[in-house]
Amino acid sequence: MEHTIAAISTPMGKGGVAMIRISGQDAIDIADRVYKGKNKLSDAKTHTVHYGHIVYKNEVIDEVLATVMRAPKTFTREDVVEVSTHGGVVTAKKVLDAIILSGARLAEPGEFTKRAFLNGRIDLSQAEAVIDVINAGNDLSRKNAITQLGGALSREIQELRSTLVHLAAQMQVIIDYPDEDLAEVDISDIERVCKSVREKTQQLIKSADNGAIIKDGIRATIVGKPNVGKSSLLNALARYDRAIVTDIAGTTRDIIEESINLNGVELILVDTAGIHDTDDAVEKIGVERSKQSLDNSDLVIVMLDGSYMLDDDDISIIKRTRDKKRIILINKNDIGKGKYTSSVIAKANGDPVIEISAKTLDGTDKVREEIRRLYNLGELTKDNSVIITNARHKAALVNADKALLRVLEGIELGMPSDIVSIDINEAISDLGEITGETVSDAIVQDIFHSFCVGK
Ligand SMILES: Nc1nc2c(ncn2[C@@H]2O[C@H](COP(=O)(O)OP(=O)(O)OP(=O)(O)O)[C@@H](O)[C@H]2O)c(=O)[nH]1
Ligand SMILES: [Mg+2]
Repeated sequence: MEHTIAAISTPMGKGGVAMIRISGQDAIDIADRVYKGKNKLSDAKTHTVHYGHIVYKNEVIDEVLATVMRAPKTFTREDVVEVSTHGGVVTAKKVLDAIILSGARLAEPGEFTKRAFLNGRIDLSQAEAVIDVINAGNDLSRKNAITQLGGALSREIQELRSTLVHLAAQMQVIIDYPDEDLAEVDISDIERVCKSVREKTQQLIKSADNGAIIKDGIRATIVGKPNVGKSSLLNALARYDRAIVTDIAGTTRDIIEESINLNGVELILVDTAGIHDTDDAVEKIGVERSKQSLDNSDLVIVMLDGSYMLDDDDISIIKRTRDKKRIILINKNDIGKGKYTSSVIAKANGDPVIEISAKTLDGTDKVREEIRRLYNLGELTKDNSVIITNARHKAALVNADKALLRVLEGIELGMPSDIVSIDINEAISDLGEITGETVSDAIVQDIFHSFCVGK
């Protein structure tokens, strides 16, 4: 028998209310040991709310509302009582202590959700979506997480999986009755089905690029030599004076980050120290950090000062960023319009070159527009298809796809059916990892341990 567990499910801090959740076979009895109200909670109907007090050893701890929910229509599919107390660390902890001393065990991180999974209310990808909903940093990731929680990904994976299970059954017939003439026909059928499943797995794998953007945002580092206007651009895009701007070269020495919202996606702008050769010890560290940030970013915004001629520092930055996704900006077009735009375009390797003024804000809209275009952000918000945002899911899909490729290669090479069917079963098992049907206990353990206590 599973132990009854309890934890504070609201964040630790001051607030209007705090909520202590109890789940398990004895949840209602344990709650009754500390709850004093008009009636006992064990006499209450399911899904009802009751006013009363939490009293422990004759001391009134708080005035509360207790919600009684009986199995199986609960989050964990067990009996659940949720006690809402006044917000505040001391009160919530004291109520929890009373509940623990009355027979419940303190829940481990994610244990409520883990029980929901183990009791079959949600599958593993839905359980993972719970944490994504909690952690959603923007509206798009919230939307994606709630869709996944609703089972959209589960349904797609189940569909692919049952197609393959059906196929494996057909293979078994070929293996068991090798002399039947039907075998020939069935092989081409198998090829066709594998190809169509691969189309879907590849589409899902590809969606993970967008998934990463939705979940983690786009990290864009602004680089350039000193004084070209990097901090001015940060301020222009952030729409307030985030970074110090002066006409002294070497103003910015550390990394400055500021997030803005582009079509519901988080754009993390990183302003850096100007990259150039310097003997100044502090600046040197700054330059090193700029280079690191450049390497770790999804997008590089290279800044040049259009009011001067290009020099070796500019050219080496253009070269250094050649392999990154980038936008090249020629700044200060209010004082030095278009002097060397054509020579920059020639060096840009086909990457977009935009003339702007971080001072008058001319062209800054074009910068936003270009980022939207580069990442297809307009489409991303419209798209309602399932998007993979979880690295574990992506890895499982990649493995399934590889297994199906081996199936097709095996058929091509005329391998015996029993060998080919090994890879079909492999793909079935890979897909099952996403929904949790074929996943190891260690992985399940790992996933739920990343949850917070009380969820
Ligand atoms: N005329 C004009 N001046 C600008 C423009 N953008 C920036 N400046 C000026 O250029 C100088 C340097 O700007 P910053 O934004 O501090 O440049 P930075 O690249 O961050 O410089 P460091 O932090 O030293 O590397 C300041 O005096 C700005 O006012 C622009 O578009 N036009
Ligand atoms: Mg600066």
